[in-house]
Amino acid sequence: MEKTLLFIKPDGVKRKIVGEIFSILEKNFTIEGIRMVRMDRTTAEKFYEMHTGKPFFESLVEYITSGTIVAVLLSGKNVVKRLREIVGSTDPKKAKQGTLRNLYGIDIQKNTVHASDSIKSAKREISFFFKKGKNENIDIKLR
Ligand code: 3AN
Repeated sequence: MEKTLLFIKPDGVKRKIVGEIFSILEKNFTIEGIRMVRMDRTTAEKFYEMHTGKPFFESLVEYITSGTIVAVLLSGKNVVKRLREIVGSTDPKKAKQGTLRNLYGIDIQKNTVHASDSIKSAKREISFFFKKGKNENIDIKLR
């Protein structure tokens, strides 16, 4: 079954809309894995390396490392394409009504969710968060 990666960005976690987003995801796809992590700068720069040098690159890295994110491994038929449709355009102002970015996005940077844009990038991006055979029980330290 096709797989893809979504993550809820720091603005979504801070505003406590993880549950609302999960409920929409579960209506459409199968959740195969969930991880709550904070990306460090090196990982963020690597993850977004295709945007290196663009005017928004530095603030994107700052923003994505500013808080915890919730990474979700999803599966389903045509999940890559269907998820991108449910997520909507990069700019929430241009996103179709009812899409996640239309419903929850704040602006073109704080657009609440990331979703892989192709099968190839899904494979690459999944590997940042979910590794086959690696079973980490503790992702964040409890105090
Ligand atoms: P998408 O996430 O819709 O595939 P990309 O890959 O072009 O969009 O951009 C990656 C991320 O970079 C976006 N989700 C958004 O947070 C940020 N971004 C993209 N374009 C801009 C922009 N013009 N100004 C500020 N941030 C941007």
